[in-house]
Amino acid sequence: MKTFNLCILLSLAVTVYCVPLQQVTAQDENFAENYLKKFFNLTEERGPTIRRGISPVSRKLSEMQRFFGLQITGMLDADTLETMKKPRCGVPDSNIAHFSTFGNNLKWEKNNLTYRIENYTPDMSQSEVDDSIEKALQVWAKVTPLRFTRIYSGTADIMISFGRQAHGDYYPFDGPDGTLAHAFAPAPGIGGDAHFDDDETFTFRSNTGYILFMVAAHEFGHSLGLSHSKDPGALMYPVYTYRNPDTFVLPRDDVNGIQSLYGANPDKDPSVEEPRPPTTPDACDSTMTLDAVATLRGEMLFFKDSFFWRSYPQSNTPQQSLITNFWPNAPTNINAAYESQQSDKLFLFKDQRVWAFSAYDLERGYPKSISSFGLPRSVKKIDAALYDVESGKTLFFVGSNYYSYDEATKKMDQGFPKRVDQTFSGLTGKVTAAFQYRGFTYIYSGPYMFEYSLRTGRLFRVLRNSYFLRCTNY
Ligand SMILES: [Ca+2]
Ligand SMILES: [Ca+2]
Ligand SMILES: [Ca+2]
Ligand SMILES: [Zn+2]
Ligand SMILES: [Zn+2]
Repeated sequence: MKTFNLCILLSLAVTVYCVPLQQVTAQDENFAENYLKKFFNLTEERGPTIRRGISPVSRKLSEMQRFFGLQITGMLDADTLETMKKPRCGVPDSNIAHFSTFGNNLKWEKNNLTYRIENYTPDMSQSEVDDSIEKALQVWAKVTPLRFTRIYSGTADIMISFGRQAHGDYYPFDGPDGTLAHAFAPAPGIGGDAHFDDDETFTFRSNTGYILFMVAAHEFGHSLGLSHSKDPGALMYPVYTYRNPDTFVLPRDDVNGIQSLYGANPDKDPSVEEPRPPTTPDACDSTMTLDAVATLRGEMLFFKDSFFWRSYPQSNTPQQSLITNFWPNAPTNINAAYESQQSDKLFLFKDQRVWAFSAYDLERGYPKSISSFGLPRSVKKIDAALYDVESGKTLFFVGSNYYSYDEATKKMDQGFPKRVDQTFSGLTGKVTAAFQYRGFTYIYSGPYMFEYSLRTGRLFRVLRNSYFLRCTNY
């Protein structure tokens, strides 16, 4: 977790100023080549280079970039290197599809499977390990006819163990971070087995260390026949993502994947209402209404449900991630967001509360009540927030009105609220999100985005919410 935070922190903090100067070292190149060998089946080049054309490393880099939704350059740029350094599963990423299976319909030919926990990690109590493993298997049992029985001796279909470095198969672990675990596709013997790298710190539910339940639920997806998905919201996404284990619901992409192999759960009680499997917001959906937009140290952030897209100036393709992957303490399904360039903080709003972050860290004393900004107590939520660089004021949109807050004096301005359409001509619907970018003010209303000059009040263009997200599906 530490390395993970650090590498993202570095990239966010230095993006604007340092990336153009950043040089890829020989050590990075070596690291990248090993990564591609391990996860993208890069094979050693032998003999004279075959004709002219793209080198195998460059081809594999493109494949990797396509898988992770990065800009496809075929070169080892900063974004690519950063993605390679994230903690992840040890199983290769052999496909560029959404959910996928190992091919040849590799699956168990029976629905009743056994599992055995061979040893324990010192990081957690034995009952916490037992509980994490049991819950992780139930994630899959809930949506399929698969049933799991624990055995305490002999050979189970799914043998579960903790080990470090070389641990009895041909895939040694790599010490702290990097690879967290791996598992084998359905087959006799080692097939179905799951191994956890005990050089990691596993945890039951805290957000320091890797949550064993989350890592195990992912690995058991492999044990049952799923390969990696490129959907950043999927459990089968290869990179570890922090999620609250108490509220986790198997995402739609994984449900589709496992049901393509085993079918649905025949024992589901129709009278019990199950939470709907979450889906990942689609940049190509022209009807989408974003929850909030903001800038952060030169980047653009677009929030929707549990996700956000991050778009940085030197990259054409915004990257989509879970909000909690960057800010484990942040709320999801937020109402509004803005960056105060005055105090170098990112504020996220949900209902009557506000969270303040400095880079990735929650500021002391937050979340606070939104009345701490001087908003009247009658305001139950903010629809959108916008920081105006020129005046140092933050506008809070509430219904058909907006308030103005002075970031320097930390006080609400007199003479507000004002009607939104008084300042923003043509804007009659409710404001859903707002931000400034390169001197323009963007006010979102439903699926539309209005481009204004705040100084003159002039409306330039009406665009869609997805305008900056650059739909790349074709
Ligand atoms: Ca086995
Ligand atoms: Ca490791
Ligand atoms: Ca909003
Ligand atoms: Zn995996
Ligand atoms: Zn192993």
